[in-house]
Amino acid sequence: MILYGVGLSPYVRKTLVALKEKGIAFEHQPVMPGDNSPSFRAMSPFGKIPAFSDGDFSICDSTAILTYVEAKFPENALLPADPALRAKVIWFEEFADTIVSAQVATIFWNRVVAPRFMGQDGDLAAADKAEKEGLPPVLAYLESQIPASNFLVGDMLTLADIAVVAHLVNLGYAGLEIDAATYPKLAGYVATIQARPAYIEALTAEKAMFGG
Ligand SMILES: N[C@@H](CCC(=O)N[C@@H](CS)C(=O)NCC(=O)O)C(=O)O
Repeated sequence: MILYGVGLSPYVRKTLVALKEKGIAFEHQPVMPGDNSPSFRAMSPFGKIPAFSDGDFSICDSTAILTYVEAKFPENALLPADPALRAKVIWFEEFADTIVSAQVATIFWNRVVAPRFMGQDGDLAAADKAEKEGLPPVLAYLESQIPASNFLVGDMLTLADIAVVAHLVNLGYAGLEIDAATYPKLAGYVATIQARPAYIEALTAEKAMFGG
């Protein structure tokens, strides 16, 4: 099995950490977003990362990839069997991939990716607006959702935790800490999930992209 895509993408990070948490052996090829090679476009027609192959089968989109992986390798489940809990996990994953991502990606792209990796000026006004107006309600909602177990759903590690933290990691790369005075549960939760071996491995590998 091969996962394609650079780990700075939160969607790649989510998929990579989920595969590690499930204990699945796979190869990682750090393809850049928008890769134009015919072999990559055959897997990901619009050039988005991640893509994934397992023998003759290939698919793109982190949610589609992890749907395949969870069905094929049910051990170390990241989706609970209970219907209500499973639906809650999918809600948090969707919330992470759309609502959290909209704010974090605006900050990360304009302050980090555009100037450091694309040789472009970022839209710093858009990043400031996302930080000051868009992000606080998102973080406040998460703060209200963190239980004492430090797992968002069902007192077990699920795709919800992996997905939410996958996006929040990029705040750190943009120099933003989650303020423990304002969001004490969220700050502790993110630190706990990031301290898992699968996250440590993924984030250590990513540091190379920042020359660290
Ligand atoms: N819904 C997709 C989103 C993937 C996505 O938007 N990836 C971005 C990188 S974070 C990308 O490849 N963008 C390149 C492009 O749009 O050309 C998923 O879950 O995998």
